[in-house]
Amino acid sequence: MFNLIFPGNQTADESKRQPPDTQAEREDDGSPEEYVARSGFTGRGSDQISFSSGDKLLVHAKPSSEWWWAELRGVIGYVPAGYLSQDAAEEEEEEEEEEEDPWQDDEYFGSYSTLRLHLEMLSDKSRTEAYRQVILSNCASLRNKVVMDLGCGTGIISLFCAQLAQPSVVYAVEASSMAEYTRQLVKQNGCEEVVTVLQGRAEEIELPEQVDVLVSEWMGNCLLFEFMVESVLLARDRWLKEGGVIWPSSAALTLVPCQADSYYAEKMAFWERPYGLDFTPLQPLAQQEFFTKPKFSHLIEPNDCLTAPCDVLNLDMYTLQVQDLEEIKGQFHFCVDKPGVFHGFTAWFTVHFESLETGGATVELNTGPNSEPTHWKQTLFMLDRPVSVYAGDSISGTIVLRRNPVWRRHMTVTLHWNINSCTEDTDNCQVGTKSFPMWR
Ligand code: 6LC
Repeated sequence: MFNLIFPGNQTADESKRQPPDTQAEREDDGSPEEYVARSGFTGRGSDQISFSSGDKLLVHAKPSSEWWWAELRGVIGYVPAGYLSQDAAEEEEEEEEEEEDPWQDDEYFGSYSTLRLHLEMLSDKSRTEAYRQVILSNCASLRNKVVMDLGCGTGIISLFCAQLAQPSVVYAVEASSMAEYTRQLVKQNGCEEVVTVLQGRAEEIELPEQVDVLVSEWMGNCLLFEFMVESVLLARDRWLKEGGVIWPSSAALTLVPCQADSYYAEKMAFWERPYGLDFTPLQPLAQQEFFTKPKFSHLIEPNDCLTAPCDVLNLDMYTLQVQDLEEIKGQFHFCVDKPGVFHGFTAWFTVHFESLETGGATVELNTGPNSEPTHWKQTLFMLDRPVSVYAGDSISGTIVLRRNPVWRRHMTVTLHWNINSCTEDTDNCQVGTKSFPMWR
């Protein structure tokens, strides 16, 4: 979902722009201001001008926040405001500061202050219904309880609590500026007596009391990416009452060796003979470009699983410690049950919500190929070279999730595997290892 490496595309809106013609749109005192280009830009059409990094431009008017009317060496036209800065030194300093935040919070919470990701999460029925089901099936036990909803976003879980159960209070904590809207949504739905929205990082906010229930939807790609789980653990240690409940209560990461024929064909086999030509010298480049990082929006067909899946990690949300997140190791042993091409491993997660009622059923949110697809989809880790495998072969090995020591929301997944094939006349063993940065 949230993507901390790919910056938003700075594409210029290609619609025809007219120069500003009203005095009101011009700078107040009419005198142009000098700006420096932070990077080069190639103007399109007749009304945009091109410039190089470091060029000094005179800005005559700012008709919109995105496009300014500027002059360079006597040529006048539109320029994208985002490429200019008034004080190069100041700008550099700011950039350095931003880059130094190992949590990239401006970017992270910035992305949650617009609707795109909230729409994606709320449209995910399996996810949202799972939380609704948890509240519904525990409504009796939630009566008069104090609840904290960590990273409430638009407040959906808090609103479910207020609507379906009778907690005494729900503290809905949200760091992004979406919190301002969440407050309105709480009011609009008549829940302001129960739900209190607190804007701030869960690590920094103060609550008037400890809580009975800590609920959060913190799971990222491959379960841990984003490391929002750290915020949950810190809140647990600070705000959860002795004997209180955490939802989800446990989380598991599951792995399966798989075929990925069409992805392999699209990105790698393609170069074998496009238009009757041999483009194979590009294959090492293709491997580097497409298979170095995991493909995080993969939807694996159950048929592409070469073996039964296996849980490689199990996290207990009551005992897990922040320092445990630095390096998490798991093991796997798979038995190939049909012949096929082993292209890589696919991973997904499942979380469990324990019941507050004695003998009550556990609710599960499973993001695997045998459940309804979720917005997380699955994560595909491609091997550098496909390997043919046969029924009876075994694939065993280890997985290590190593948190980036600098960029705290990122991690590297290292897979190490042995393929033992027991064909009629040979006992053959192949070994492989590969590390996948997600994303730094
Ligand atoms: C959930 C992310 C939401 O939780 C999103 O609205 C974000 O702004 C908020 N959030 C994340 N960390 C914190 C924190 N430490 N304190 C307060 N709010 C937080 C969906 N993301 C995933 N499930 N991956």
